[in-house]
Amino acid sequence: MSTPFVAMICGSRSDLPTLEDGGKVLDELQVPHEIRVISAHRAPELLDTYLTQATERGARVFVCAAGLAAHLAGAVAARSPWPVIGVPMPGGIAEGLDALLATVQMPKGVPVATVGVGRADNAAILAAQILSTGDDALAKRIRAYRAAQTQKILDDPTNQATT
Ligand code: RP5
Repeated sequence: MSTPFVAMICGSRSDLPTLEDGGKVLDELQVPHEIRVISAHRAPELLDTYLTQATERGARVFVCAAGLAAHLAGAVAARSPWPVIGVPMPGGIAEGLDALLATVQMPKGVPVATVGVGRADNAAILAAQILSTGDDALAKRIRAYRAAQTQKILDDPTNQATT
């Protein structure tokens, strides 16, 4: 049986640094993943081929980052039974609000779980959480990740001050 992994796709090379931030979170959580740059509009056939092949290889959650018309996540959700997380990218005439609305407003029956504008890091955590429903070791790593971020706040010097 193939190892489940997160397939991360962005619509343009200009989206890549943001998506790579999500990849770093998945590295930290030791979640297998890969990144592709495939525009739903400029290379629809490549997107079809990739989705088929990635699913055969074990892709079980898709993270899709796109800006402007931002149809990538919806195009993937239309073709895949596996969960799709959309990352609206900043920019455009409404500074990312346009991409947010394009990503989140899916028709009934074809959901895309949408995170905040540019929040590929949160998309990565959510993807890991989805995979962790069938992976106790991963669930433990996510709990540790969350505990570490809480500890960082507790350790912040501003919270150590006494009056
Ligand atoms: C979208 O348009 C991409 O996802 C990107 O966020 C935006 C700009 O793309 P480029 O014109 O820089 O390739 O399709």
